[in-house]
Amino acid sequence: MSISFIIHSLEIPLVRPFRTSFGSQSVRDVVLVEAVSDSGVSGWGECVTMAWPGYSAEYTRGAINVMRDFLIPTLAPLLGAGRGSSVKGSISDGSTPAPDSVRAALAIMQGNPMAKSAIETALLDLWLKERNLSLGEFLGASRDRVDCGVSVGIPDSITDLIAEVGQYVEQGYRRIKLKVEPGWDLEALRAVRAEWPEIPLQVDANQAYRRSDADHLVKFDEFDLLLIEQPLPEDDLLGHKLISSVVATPICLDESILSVDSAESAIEFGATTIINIKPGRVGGFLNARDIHDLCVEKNIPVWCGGMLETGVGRAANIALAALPGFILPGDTSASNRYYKEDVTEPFVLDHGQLRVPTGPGIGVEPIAANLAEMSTASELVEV
Ligand code: OSB
Ligand code: MG
Repeated sequence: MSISFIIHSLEIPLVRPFRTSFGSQSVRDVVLVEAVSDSGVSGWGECVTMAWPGYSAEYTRGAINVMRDFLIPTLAPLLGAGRGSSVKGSISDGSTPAPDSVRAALAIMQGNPMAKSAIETALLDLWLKERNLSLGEFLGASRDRVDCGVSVGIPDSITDLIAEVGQYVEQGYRRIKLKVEPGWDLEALRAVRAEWPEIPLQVDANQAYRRSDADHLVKFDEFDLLLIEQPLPEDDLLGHKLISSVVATPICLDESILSVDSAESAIEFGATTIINIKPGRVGGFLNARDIHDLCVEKNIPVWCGGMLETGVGRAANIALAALPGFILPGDTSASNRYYKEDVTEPFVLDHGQLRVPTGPGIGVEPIAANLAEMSTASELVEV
């Protein structure tokens, strides 16, 4: 007997298409990883890949393959039959390996942080449930509610933009983020600022500009933005430093930050003054916590990004966002910003905040009927 995994593929329609500079989607391809223990308890993790490699090199079919063919087999020595209290990293009943040992084992394989994060989180959920400990307590959360912002995709028109932002403002979101790209930026900002002169506002370009756009990006300064997120390609740290030297608005990196070391490099080099932390992008919640700790030490504000997660990923993100260094509102929106029906009980906005789950592990489970209805495939992977 050992821990086995079920890789669930789901399709959930989005309430409206979500368009960014790297593409558009109207259905979320979701992968949920379920780690099932000997005693029949399940731990859950969400793989936040998109269907195509537009945001980063990872994509859903590839993530499923690497989990099945490489990541789960790599964990066999930690999970396999016959292990017991003498096995390093396991606990006295010999069930679920300690989070650090899972991270270390997965680190043998290069890249694939989103796939790694899903597996690590499923095992972490199980490990925490065995200890009756919540993810928030484990990570060091200092709040029981988090401030929520919302990320607004590129719509068809300014009229549609104002209508959509208007709904979010009415619902109480504490910060608005506009997706931008060349041709959809200044006019959109001007329109939103004309309606809401005071609302905390920021933009995300998902790498759509180039170093030569510095003179254009300077024009963003007049809109009193909290930050400009990832204007240039992921690997262009020098470009971000150059942009920072001419644009007054703070530059925030998302795609460029892949680890504690890359975060420290970007900070020390002067390429960023704010960091968006996404557990999927950095290979799990332990790395996400470590980047948070580094940023606190270096006085770099952080906030929690999102990848259109279902309630499974959202629950865990909210626990992370409750750590003390997360001083800006996250892209941790309510379930109904994305889905008519979530796979878990919905997260509901309350005065612009979401409540940090307090139950053991990530604190939520998929609702069986919803999972069944949304499922397109499931694959059992035994170690
Ligand atoms: O760059 O932050 C991003 C969604 C998918 C992929 C990348 C990004 C986003 C978002 C939406 O901005 C965040 C969310 O609401 O989950
Ligand atoms: Mg982003």
